[in-house]
Amino acid sequence: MSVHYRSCNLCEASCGLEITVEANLVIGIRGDHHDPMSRGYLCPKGVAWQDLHNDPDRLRHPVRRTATGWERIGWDEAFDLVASRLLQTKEQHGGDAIAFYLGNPIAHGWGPIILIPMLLKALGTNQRYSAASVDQQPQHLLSYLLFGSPLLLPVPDVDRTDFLLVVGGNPLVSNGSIMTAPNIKRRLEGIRERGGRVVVVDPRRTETARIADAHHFIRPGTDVYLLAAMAQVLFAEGVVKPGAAAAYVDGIEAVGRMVSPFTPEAVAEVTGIGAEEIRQLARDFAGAKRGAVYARLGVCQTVYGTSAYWLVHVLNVLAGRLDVPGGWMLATPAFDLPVIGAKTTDLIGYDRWRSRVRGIPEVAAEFPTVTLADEILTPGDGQVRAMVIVAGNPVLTVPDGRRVDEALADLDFLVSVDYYVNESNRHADVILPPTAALEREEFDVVFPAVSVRNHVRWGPQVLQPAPDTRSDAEILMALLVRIEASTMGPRRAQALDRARRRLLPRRLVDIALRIGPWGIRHGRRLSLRKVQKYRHGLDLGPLEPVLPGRLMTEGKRIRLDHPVVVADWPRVVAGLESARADAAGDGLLLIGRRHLRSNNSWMHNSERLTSGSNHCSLLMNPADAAVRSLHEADEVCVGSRVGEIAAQVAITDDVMPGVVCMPHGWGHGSRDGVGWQHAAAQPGASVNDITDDLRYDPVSGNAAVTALPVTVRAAAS
Ligand SMILES: Nc1nc2c(c(=O)[nH]1)N[C@H]1C(S)=C(S)[C@@H](COP(=O)(O)OP(=O)(O)OC[C@H]3O[C@@H](n4cnc5c(=O)[nH]c(N)nc54)[C@H](O)[C@@H]3O)O[C@H]1N2
Ligand SMILES: Nc1nc2c(c(=O)[nH]1)N[C@H]1C(S)=C(S)[C@@H](COP(=O)(O)OP(=O)(O)OC[C@H]3O[C@@H](n4cnc5c(=O)[nH]c(N)nc54)[C@H](O)[C@@H]3O)O[C@H]1N2
Ligand code: SF4
Ligand SMILES: [Mo]
Repeated sequence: MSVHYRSCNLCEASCGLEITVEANLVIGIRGDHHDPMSRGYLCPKGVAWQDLHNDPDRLRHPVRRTATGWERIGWDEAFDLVASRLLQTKEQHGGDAIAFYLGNPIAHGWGPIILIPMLLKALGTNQRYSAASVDQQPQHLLSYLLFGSPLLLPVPDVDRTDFLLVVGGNPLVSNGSIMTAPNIKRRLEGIRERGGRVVVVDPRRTETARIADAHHFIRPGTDVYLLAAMAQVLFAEGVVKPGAAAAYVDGIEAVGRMVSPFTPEAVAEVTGIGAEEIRQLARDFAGAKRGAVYARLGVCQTVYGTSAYWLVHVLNVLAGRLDVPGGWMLATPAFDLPVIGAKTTDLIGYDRWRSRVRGIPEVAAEFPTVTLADEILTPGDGQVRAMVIVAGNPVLTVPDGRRVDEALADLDFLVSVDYYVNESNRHADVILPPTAALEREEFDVVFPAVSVRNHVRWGPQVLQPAPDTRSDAEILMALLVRIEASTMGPRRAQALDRARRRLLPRRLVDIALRIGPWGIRHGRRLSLRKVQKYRHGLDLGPLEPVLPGRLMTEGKRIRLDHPVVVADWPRVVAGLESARADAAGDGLLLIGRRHLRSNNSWMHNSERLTSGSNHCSLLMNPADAAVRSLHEADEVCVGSRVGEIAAQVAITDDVMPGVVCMPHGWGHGSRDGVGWQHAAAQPGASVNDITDDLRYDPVSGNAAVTALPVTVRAAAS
């Protein structure tokens, strides 16, 4: 029996785990009490992680589609086949006929993050899509516009703040997002123990709202108006005090003019929050000793995602919270991805090119997923004909999933790197299954950059992978060398491949640590060897002020009235009128939710995580149910412009009147040919079968999956 310490990489919290192994089998997983970040905390998914290792439905060898079903093939044969089909597509239709869709789990391992940009370059394609554009693209865009790198993402300094406003996030269930803060419940309780306050703005009384000091219901999709009004109050009451940021932030007066029409009275009806409440919220935030506004999906996944999230930055700047302890701060990661990534790839930029069919600007070298199906299904020069999906399931996670499904089926060639036959790669020609995280060494290059405390850790390999299996990184490197051989010749490509294998990951991590912020400058002299000695992770202390030094903008200045946002503002102003009409109507708006025992569209093959009540029910307010003569557990049809799905009603006043709520990532049973059998036996439909690919934030391209207008009727009628 042996005990290993590793962080869980299922979600951003990255909790430290103590993993007991016997005969190469995980026999127990517990929270690691010595982990400086999580201190013993873990959620049910952390324990269930072991189910992945024993899952009979998991693929362990490459498979190829044949007329009679999946056929096992050897790795070399699979790599040769994939490389030759991709190169053939490039030859016939150009590099841009090959698209990549990168799923959420790619952020949880060093391999795809580092190797995928190389693959895109080698294939000469800019057809890059990811889960980010159904998630946080407004945040990346604003970080680029304001701070100069899409990866310089501020986080609320929750451990030192006295006032935290959470808008459209439910960290008690999501475990914190774009905010690595394991055991967030404890951290929020800490705010209250210090005499501070936590306030939640959400159309649902969420798990987080229940432990907060105050909760305000808000009409979905109207946060832009609430936040603008809060900023208006700060200007009107003369309490704009940016503090030290005044020395490097331009355009504050212009912002004052932009928000001036949005008085609390002007937005009260639209948001559903009273004018005096809004005024008080602004005063409480500005008046607290230390405070921060934090927002996530409920703000990003709206048609005003960029403008609304911009106001999160604006409020933090106006109240003097930017780069101040207890406020809105940037982490200083030991592996400085925001700088290294920005300097070595093409992710710094915006609107350098536009999507072919709808003309939507790229953000950080990505096109939005709302237009992925268009690019595949619309004939013409540059039409996508082949695709690579790495760790993603767009059929269940991208708006109008039925059309995505149809598009994937239409491709000439599809390859997927995934452990399962999911709803998307059931259309694949080849599936390349990687080893699981515990079967490889790990170094997190992403989340320490959005952590509420600076820290670094190395993750040792815990289990021996089965013979003849490959990690994500090995799979991507094997494809890369074959593709590079086509342009540079096999000898040079092989030499480059050997160099890459010598470098990755240990040597690269070591170099990055040595030249990074904690290498020389802080006198810590970090190196890989030093970091490896700290088996529970190395705490590097609370976040430190880093501005304006860390800015990557010209002249190291922040232009708060950025022209990109200013250009969108007339749309926000004009939208207030139609929002008033909507608020006065009796339509229903659909929002999403997450469950602690689920993870987007996967982990549903774990029996221990899926037991219990229907995770996928449609929450509805009693008043809305009464009007429709609906009762608890009634079967209903939920319809939108795009289509209809079935659901079971759960009546609760946790959702405000006019709002219904359903999670995404379910409905495995409604499509044939998926490999996760237990998941397919679970009830529920895929909400993305009715989300609308024409609803998106035109600035960032981010999908507006929340605040979706829907109708609900009894299934029988
Ligand atoms: N309506 C609606 N839609 C949403 C959302 C919402 O709130 N509402 N949320 C959006 C958000 S925030 C996100 S991030 C997306 C997620 O969207 P996706 O990233 O498309 O979906 P996931 O469910 O994360 O897909 C994970 C897949 O990766 C595989 N996988 C897991 N680990 C690994 C690994 O280490 N390597 C490899 N190669 N494969 C792995 C799993 O088997 C699974 O098939 O969904 C988005 N869609
Ligand atoms: N257990 C679990 N944890 C997860 C995931 C998971 O699937 N399961 N997914 C991970 C991923 S990929 C991500 S991106 C994060 C997401 O992290 P969060 O953003 O914290 O997750 P959500 O639970 O989707 O929270 C969004 C909240 O916004 C609210 N909301 C919806 N519409 C609006 C609106 O218009 N205005 C306002 N103010 N609020 C609104 C919803 O009711 C919901 O409570 O979670 C991560 N962690
Ligand atoms: S909160 Fe749960 S899923 Fe997320 S890292 Fe911790 S144990 Fe893993
Ligand atoms: Mo996400």
